Amino acid sequence: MSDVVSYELIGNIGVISVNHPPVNALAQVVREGILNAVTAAQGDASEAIVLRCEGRTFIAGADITEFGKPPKEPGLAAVLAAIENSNKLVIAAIHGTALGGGFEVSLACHYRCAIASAKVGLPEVKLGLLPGAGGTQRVPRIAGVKAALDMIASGNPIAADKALDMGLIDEIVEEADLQAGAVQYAKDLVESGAPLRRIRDITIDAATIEPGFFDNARKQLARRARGQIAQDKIVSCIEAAVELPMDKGLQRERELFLELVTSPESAAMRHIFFAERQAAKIKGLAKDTPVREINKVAIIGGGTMGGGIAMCFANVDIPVVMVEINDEALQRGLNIIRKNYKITVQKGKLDADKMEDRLGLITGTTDYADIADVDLVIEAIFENLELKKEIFAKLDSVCKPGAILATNTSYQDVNAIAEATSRPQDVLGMHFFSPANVMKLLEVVRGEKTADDVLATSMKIGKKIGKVCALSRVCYGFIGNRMLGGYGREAQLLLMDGCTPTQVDSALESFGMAMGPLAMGDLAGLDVGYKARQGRTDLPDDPKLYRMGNLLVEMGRHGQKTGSGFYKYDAETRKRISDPEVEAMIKQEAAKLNVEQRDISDQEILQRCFYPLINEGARILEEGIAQRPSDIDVVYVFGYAFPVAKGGPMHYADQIGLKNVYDKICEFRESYGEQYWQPAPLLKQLAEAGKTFAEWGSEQG
Ligand code: T1G
Repeated sequence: MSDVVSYELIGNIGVISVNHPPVNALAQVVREGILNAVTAAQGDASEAIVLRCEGRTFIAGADITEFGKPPKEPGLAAVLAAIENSNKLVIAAIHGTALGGGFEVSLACHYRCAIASAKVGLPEVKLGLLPGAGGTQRVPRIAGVKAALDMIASGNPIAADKALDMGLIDEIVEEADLQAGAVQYAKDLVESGAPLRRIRDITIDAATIEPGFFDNARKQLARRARGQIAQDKIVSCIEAAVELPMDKGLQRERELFLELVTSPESAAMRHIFFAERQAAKIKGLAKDTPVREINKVAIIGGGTMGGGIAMCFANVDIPVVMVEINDEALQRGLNIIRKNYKITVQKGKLDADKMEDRLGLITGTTDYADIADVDLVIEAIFENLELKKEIFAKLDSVCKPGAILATNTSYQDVNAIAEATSRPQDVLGMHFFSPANVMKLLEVVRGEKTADDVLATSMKIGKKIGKVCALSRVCYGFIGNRMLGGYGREAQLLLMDGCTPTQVDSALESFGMAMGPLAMGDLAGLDVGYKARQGRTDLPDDPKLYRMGNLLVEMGRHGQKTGSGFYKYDAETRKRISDPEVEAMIKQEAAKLNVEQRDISDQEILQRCFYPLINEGARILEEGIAQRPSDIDVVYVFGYAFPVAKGGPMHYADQIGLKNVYDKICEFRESYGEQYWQPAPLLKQLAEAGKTFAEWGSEQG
């Protein structure tokens, strides 16, 4: 055996142990080791075999880093066949998360046991794939077609107790020592004469499938995962499990898996998988940088953001003190939180008693002295720099030494805020996205003087509260909002050139954006952008610029909150409705400015909205605001609902080809002026060198 896969006899039970940190992924050495061990066990004195893993988890899947490379023998199918055709029982002993190919290995075993805290799952769909090692054929046979479809199409893990109920596992091992429990379970199976039970021998009675089940499933899944292609193929695989014998079904599954693994959608989703984990790593920071204990948190400001942030910490059992200026504001803030939790309970996503537990962790005060002992403060008041500086000066005088002082500002100067304290090394930005208790992205904003351990602590606590963290240096709008400027600008300029709001938004939603920019403006409130523009002196003097947005606000049409903006909104359903009055206004305004309106293709809409995003992203990279191009992709996928199947704006640009992006921007510069279209030097450099952002990122180390 190897040091990755070992085999030993414990009494009459052979034990195969996999030890391939960090998650025992099914790399070639693991596949080979398991195959050799199972083969060796066929002829020895063992009466049954236990397959277990060292470390934090049972096998967590195929080795995703191997995808896209030439396959190496033995393939996973050969390993599963050896297990399934073993002349003696093979029992999987599961802890941690048996996912993807790992769970599929356990399904090829004759029996499965697990500790109570274990989970099983088939998350391949989150990588744009489907289970490619029999999961789509075995799960329907033991758990039924509907449960299998729910499990595989969602990709969500299933806890051991539920997996037991579903028949996905056979035994929950009580012993703290899983190996001992699994060995005992194996002995019990041998003594009881348990058969070599193979899931492939189960057939599904097609008569039990309700008519139209698969077609309905396809329709529902198509609506849910815009731009993704795996879901439809998953349905086809499960259909095959009903209609075809096992080996034909496996063949069908393999065909469809290969179509997916070579698709740009899966490449994009695998890119985001690794980008998300890479973004949490800070270049130049030692892996063992100490972190500060965060056992109690204070939130300054009980508005929508403050309430959502407070919930993030209460949700992971960290006590929170909310600070407001008076009791009325404080009660309002605490009520926002209670209301939000109640909605979650009503949706069935939280038990009522768990809600009370979490609410019990959130207290309020109007006295700063009450937060002297907290380990982290997050200021979440409205965007007024002077007021923020006053608050940080007060925090500096009240909070204990070593407390981290963070601001949730979405664009203010974090360095200026830090300078309002005597401890700039403890100050940084933690920019949450609304609603803070839902949106995954957390921009960690590094001030010039922010200490390394403060950064490391913020990344760690960000992951603990379930956020995907990306590091930004200080600039106006950090990464996400800074890039958004050109996107929103062009969406409105396209109206003056001949588009309707519906055409702009539909083009972007067909691409995969959750909501088009104009509908998003209506949702956020057109007055927000309007107010932010009033103070700016850097905007080009162009009467077309934000003309419709300004006009609508001045008419009192602020968006959904006033019942109309670019669209009208159904008072009951809040469904958006194209508004002929707005469309007529657009034409009138264009005529006033002698702008000749024309038919504009969806492709031009996508280019004019996304290329400024990409171009600004290139500037952000060359200025060192973002660490990597993939960090920018993480920001847009997790903070702005950029479709994960496109991999984020920088990955998407690489797929288009940077020369094509650069040439189009130069064309737009000729057509629409260089005040809007000035190619970033890095984009020009890479386009001329025939390079991608990804290659540039790798060269940066
Ligand atoms: N392959 C390669 N590396 C992996 C990996 C995998 N499957 N899973 C994790 N890693 C790396 C990860 O990049 C990180 O590396 C480190 O492990 C810790 O991960 C045939 C085709 C298991 C729940 O989709 O969900 O099987 O940054 O930070 O938060 O049908 O990792 O340290 O260098 O996420 O404790 C299906 C993916 C694959 C599971 C642990 N399996 N992994 O979470 O740690 S496709 C998955 C996870 C497949 C079959 C198909 C999580 C985790 P680094 P981490 P964590």
